[in-house]
Amino acid sequence: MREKNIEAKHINALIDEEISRYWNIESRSANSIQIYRALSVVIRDMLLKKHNQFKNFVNKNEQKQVYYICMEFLVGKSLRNNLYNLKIENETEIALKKYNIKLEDLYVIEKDPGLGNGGLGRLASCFMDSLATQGYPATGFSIKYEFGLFKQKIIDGWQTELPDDWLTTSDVWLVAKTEERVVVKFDGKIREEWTTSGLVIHHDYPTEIEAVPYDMFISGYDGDGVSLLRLWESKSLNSIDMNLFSQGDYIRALSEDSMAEAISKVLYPADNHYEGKILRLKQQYFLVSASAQTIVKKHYKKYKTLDNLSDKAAIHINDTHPALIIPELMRILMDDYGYSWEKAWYIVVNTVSYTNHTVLSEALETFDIDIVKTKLPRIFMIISEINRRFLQEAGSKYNDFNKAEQMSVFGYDKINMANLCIIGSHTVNGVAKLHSEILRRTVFKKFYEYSPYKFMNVTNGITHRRWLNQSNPRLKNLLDDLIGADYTKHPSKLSELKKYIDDDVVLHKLDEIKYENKKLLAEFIYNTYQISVNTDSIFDIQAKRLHEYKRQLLNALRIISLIIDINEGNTTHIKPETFIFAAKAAPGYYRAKEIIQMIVALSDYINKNPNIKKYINVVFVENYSVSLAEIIMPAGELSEQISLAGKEASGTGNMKFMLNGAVTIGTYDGANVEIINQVGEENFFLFGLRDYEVESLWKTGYSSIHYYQKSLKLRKIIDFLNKGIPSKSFESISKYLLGDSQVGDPYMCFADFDSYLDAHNKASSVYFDDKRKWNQMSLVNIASAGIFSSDRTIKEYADSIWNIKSI
Ligand code: GPK
Repeated sequence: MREKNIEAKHINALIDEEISRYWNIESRSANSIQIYRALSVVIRDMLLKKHNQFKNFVNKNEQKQVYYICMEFLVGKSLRNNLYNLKIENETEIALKKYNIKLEDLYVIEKDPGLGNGGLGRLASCFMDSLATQGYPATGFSIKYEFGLFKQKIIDGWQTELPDDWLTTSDVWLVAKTEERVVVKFDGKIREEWTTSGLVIHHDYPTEIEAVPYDMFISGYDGDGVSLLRLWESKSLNSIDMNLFSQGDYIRALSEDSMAEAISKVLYPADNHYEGKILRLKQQYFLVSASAQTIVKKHYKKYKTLDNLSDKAAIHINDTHPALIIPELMRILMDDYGYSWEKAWYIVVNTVSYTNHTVLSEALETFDIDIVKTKLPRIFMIISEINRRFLQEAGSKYNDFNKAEQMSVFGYDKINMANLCIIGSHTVNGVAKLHSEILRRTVFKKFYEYSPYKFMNVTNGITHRRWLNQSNPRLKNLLDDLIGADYTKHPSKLSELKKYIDDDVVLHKLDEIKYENKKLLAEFIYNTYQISVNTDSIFDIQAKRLHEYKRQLLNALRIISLIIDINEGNTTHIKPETFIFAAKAAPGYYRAKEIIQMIVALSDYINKNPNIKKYINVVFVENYSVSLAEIIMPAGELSEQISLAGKEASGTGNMKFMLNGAVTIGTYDGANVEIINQVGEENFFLFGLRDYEVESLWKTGYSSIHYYQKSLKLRKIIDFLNKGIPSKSFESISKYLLGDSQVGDPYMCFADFDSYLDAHNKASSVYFDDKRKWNQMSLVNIASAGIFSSDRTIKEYADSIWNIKSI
């Protein structure tokens, strides 16, 4: 069903009207930016209307809704996605002929809103799509960061960060709902006052900040569903100090404003790493307080009670970042609506659920008790009481208060946010089978023993509508021809492709499509960096955040090993290979930046050495983003998913690559495990230690020197690093690998090195000696990707965690 039979001429009429209304010109004389804005507003308003209808229906039927609270939503561009999901791309293309412009020209005008760092934020956005498509009523809550994730620019080989001013074009997708603003309060003192109703009243809040909502609508595909993403902007409520103002101190009079407005100024650029900073705490509380107030207010208005909140609202906290919604809901229920502790607690726990996304200790959030106490005194008080009651209950149950104490929310002057989340949620889930198992076995062991019924797994997914249908139109067309377009809404139907496993025509077509997509990426690389890459080489891609545990370094060590072989004239085993990297490093993560620097230096070195370039090439693509990923994924042949086993919670890039026909080279980690289950080990290049081997090796004492001494290849690599290349020394990486003051090679690149090379040799012999077999592997990967659609993921959340029904 196309959107209510909209025809090109309707779209023209709407665009013309918008252009005339806004700029007071004839559409003939509008420029492309004006047309982009006019069209976007037209689509936005269509979605606004559609969302209202959807909402009315939900309200009329008193249906339960989900509220997905997340500090990050990596939405990607909106125009194409919405036109695609409304099924009016063709009509719009026809309409645009009138202005002599193509959709493609408009798509490039839009800036990619980088309101997230990586996997976690992108997952939240894929969920919005799948929720809307399957007709689940959903609202996402996040912050309207004025500056999204920084733009990455490599200057003199080093990552530098530039501000991302996404609002200059993407503001058109936002609808300000100023009348629905709320006030968030910070600082102050608590005075406990026992009135007849036993209320604790908080009297003094010196800092009040306004949260102003901006709504973005995300269309579902082919149906009535539209998800709402509400982004909060912080504004100062303390009106300008007129005294200062009249004394002429304009800047100081306004500085109060900027303190408040700093909250929604910029996204913290760290991935898988927490920052115990005050501003970050303020951002988190700002988000949850504004969202919780809104949810409760709306519910109360409709039902005149909050007793049934958990029947009508599922509040999901995506990682611990929104953990404070637990005490905040308690505060609202008790202080604003007069609930008793027991009743409030029952409602809160039955409403809230929590997903963990990492086991890395440096990513498990803690905040200084003192900071929380001063900034959020009432919230701190509630957290303390939650903890006191929980330890009391657990201590009695165990008849051992010391044992219970191991689950305390407090420790070493810190608040452990994950513990708060587990205690305050009805369900806790990990994001892939192995990850959920590790949570139960290690990180959350004590809690699992205490309340095993709370723990479950929901394996991540991606929306195949963006990551295949829109970004890989050639493959989509082939699939439509072969198996029909049903997979667009029923991704498990992708498996029907399997029947073509021995069809040479189909295998050949897959090969051609991959080649075309490689050419597009090669063109992009040439136009951007003037680096020419060999499109007959295998495209070996690692695209993800730069992190030690993800081991871009392992990949780079193999490149160095190949360079050494080529320089020594030992080339019989070397096949043409193009290594493509795309990765942002957190600005303060020195080691990660150093690894980028090395990859960039290797790329320069190779491009200056024709004898090496004959065989291999390396490209570092700057500024990895959703839009870039949409160009990279379709061109991937070998997908590098090589994290140290046990460290990658799930990974979702692995799913995007396989869906586009890449074969994975990877460790037994995260969702790789489930990919292997789907495709079979024969269609995956598996290598490396298992998670339990990593654990026991770490316990017995990992020594990279041991591997170094045994391996000539590793010794040569270390020599290479020590000598460096003409422009650059890599001594510090060599030290890092061998260890000086710290354990060398903490992510065990050396331990997995040989097995990694073997896996690569296998991959390259299939690719270069038996292309038919390679194409079959590629086909199996595409055909097995259906289960990794976020449609499946969302259905699992809806059925087993949120208990919501689709419309
Ligand atoms: C996990 F803890 C975090 C984080 O801060 N940011 C982030 O993107 C990722 N993640 C995991 O690293 C991935 O394995 C996972 O697929 C993704 O979250 C979504 O669950």
